[in-house]
Amino acid sequence: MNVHSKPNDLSAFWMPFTANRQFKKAPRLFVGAKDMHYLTNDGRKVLDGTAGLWCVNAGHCRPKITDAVARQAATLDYAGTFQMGHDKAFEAASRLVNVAPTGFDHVFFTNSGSESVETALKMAIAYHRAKGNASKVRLIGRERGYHGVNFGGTSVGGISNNRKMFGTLLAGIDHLRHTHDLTRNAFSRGQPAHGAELADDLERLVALHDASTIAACIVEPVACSTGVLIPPKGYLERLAAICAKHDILLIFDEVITAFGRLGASFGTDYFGVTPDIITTAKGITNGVIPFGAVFATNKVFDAFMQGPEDMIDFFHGYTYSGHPMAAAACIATLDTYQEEGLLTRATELAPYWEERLHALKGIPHVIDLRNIGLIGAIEVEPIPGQPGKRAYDLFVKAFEAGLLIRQTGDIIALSPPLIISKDQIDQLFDTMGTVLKSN
Ligand code: PXG
Repeated sequence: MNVHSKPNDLSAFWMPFTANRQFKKAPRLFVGAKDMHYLTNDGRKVLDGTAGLWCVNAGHCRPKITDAVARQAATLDYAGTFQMGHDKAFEAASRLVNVAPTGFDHVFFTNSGSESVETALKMAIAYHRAKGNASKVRLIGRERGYHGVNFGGTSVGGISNNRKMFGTLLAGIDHLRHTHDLTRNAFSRGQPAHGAELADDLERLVALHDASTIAACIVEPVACSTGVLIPPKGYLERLAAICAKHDILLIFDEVITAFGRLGASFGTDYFGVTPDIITTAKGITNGVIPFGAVFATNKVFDAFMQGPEDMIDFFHGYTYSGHPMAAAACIATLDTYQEEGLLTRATELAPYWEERLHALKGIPHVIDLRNIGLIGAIEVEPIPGQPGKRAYDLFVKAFEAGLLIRQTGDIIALSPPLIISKDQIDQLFDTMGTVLKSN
């Protein structure tokens, strides 16, 4: 035993994406959660305005899911899926394919959004090689995109702070411009009117690199982490058409937009634009167990099934791909979503959500309000010389007032569990209004 171990000491845990020294001086700690609320270590209930980190779509500690995990742990705790298998992984895959957009009949399992992205990028490059187009290796991302933190995802990602510390990243990457344009689109409700032409950036990159060198283009249908950048009307359609024209695989990173966030099972369904590969994680198990899935169309999958039958078709996978407890959590999560109509509930709530969000217009320093499905964003004017400070202060004040929100730069993102009631939507925006006015 380590005689120096101090269980209540916060120093050992190097927290991710956190100002560790600042946090540990005034920590925010949870000890429990139920449905729409967290419970803090000082006994306060905090309304979850962010579904954890965009993942707890059915609310917290739902018995069906937690029981399924406990049962699975006691029945088959672990079995691998390399050249062996177990029933829960196959069942989870079939169930997922049933809620996925039409044509996505195959699922590759991972443990996180970052791993789903790495898997999709490798799948895209390997697809073209399998088709005899081995020169198609470049990957196109987008400025202000977030695709997790591994090297591939960081490389196609477009957030300077996430990139600048980590050297040259992957070679052979380029980026589309982002679509955020407050000058033309501030205070839009739903998809903004201006900016479809920004998809033509892909034609610019094709002209520069030549389509024969480009494997895939990856975008989030709604870029959430970077502050809720909603695709302009017509943008995704145009991007998909350009990809199809040049045999570039389109990857939708739906780590946040899948599983009901927009009011449809997937963002692909919501926008009516079909990519070739879809990455998911988060809501796939309601956040209860780390899990991710990459959905492939038959076109992509079939390209891997052309070699000799006794050859491994994709030299890729994780020890925990299709982990029994994650698969069990996934099945129980899909049951919960379906029994409670959660995959479409955001559609019913969206008009009310939109009204309450946009009623914040006019409060000093609020420079934009935007919404789609059960997602909202409040952009505030930066304090000169202190970018991010105004929104960070709002985050702390909201937490003290019993509301968890998410801050990125000078943007507040809101994405509550899909079980939220209208009264709780009122509470959320009443608190936001008070906090914004006190700023
Ligand atoms: N792709 C997208 C689109 C994401 O939003 C990832 C990949 C990576 O997933 P993992 O499971 O590896 O974290 C994400 C994750 C925030 C926030 O506050 C967003 C994410 C993660 C943590 C915080 O916006 N998105």
